[in-house]
Amino acid sequence: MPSNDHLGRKLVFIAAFLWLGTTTAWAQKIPHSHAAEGAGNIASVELIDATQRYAHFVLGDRFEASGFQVTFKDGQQIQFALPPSEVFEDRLPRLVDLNGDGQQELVLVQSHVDKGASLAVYDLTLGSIELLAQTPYIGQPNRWLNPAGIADFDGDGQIEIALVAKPHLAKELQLWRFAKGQLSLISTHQGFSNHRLGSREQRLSVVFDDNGDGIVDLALPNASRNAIHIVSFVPQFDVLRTYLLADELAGPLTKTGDTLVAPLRNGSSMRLQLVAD
Ligand SMILES: [Ca+2]
Ligand SMILES: [Ca+2]
Ligand SMILES: [Ca+2]
Repeated sequence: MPSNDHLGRKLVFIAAFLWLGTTTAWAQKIPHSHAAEGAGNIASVELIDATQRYAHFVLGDRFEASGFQVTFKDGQQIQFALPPSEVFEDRLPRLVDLNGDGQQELVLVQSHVDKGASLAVYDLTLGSIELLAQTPYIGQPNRWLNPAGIADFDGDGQIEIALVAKPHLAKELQLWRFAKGQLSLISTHQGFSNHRLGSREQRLSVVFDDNGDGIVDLALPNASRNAIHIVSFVPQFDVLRTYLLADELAGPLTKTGDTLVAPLRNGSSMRLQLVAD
């Protein structure tokens, strides 16, 4: 009967609307987070599904992400959800081809409610998401790390991830190499901090080749974040140069041509001229 057909169509419409509404709400990007733009078959990655189940809150808001959503160039979307014991204590998904196969991997700070932070690498092959590699958790809750740069920092052809472990406490720069599907700790260096407790800004570092040897270097703040060190990891770890700041670095630190632009907490911004040795 026409009336039943009409009712049927209406119910289908309502059901579709509810399903879309539920999906949209679940997959909403968490506030104050950055989407990562992809290459190859990946369009973007967003951190989603805010949770308060880990009450550490170093990043300025009383929530963390409990999952991420990958959007592929063909329009397909996949969501990944962590178990209840973990969160992504991060606002900055990073897409980098770590193993040189032409497919980007996803790098995130993944924290366990009892063990603190770790660095996690996810494989994003179309149709599935898998944890590819992970550093050990720091070992106790409320201990965090902030990635500083991802590049081949020693010229060996393998990609390294530079991060600062416990940027509010131990302030230790660590270099981890990704090779053969595993992350290995290469070196540690004291006296660096790339985050202020409670700040939403994680981008206090920049990667570029400062001394012109063809191998990238890393610019990041000192322990009190009132100076910028440019460090090289080869032939041995070395601070190539240091720029003193008029106030604490607020970030984001960026490089434009031969200039580092350093927004400060007092609202001003310093332009640091890079001069090759
Ligand atoms: Ca890859
Ligand atoms: Ca390397
Ligand atoms: Ca260099």
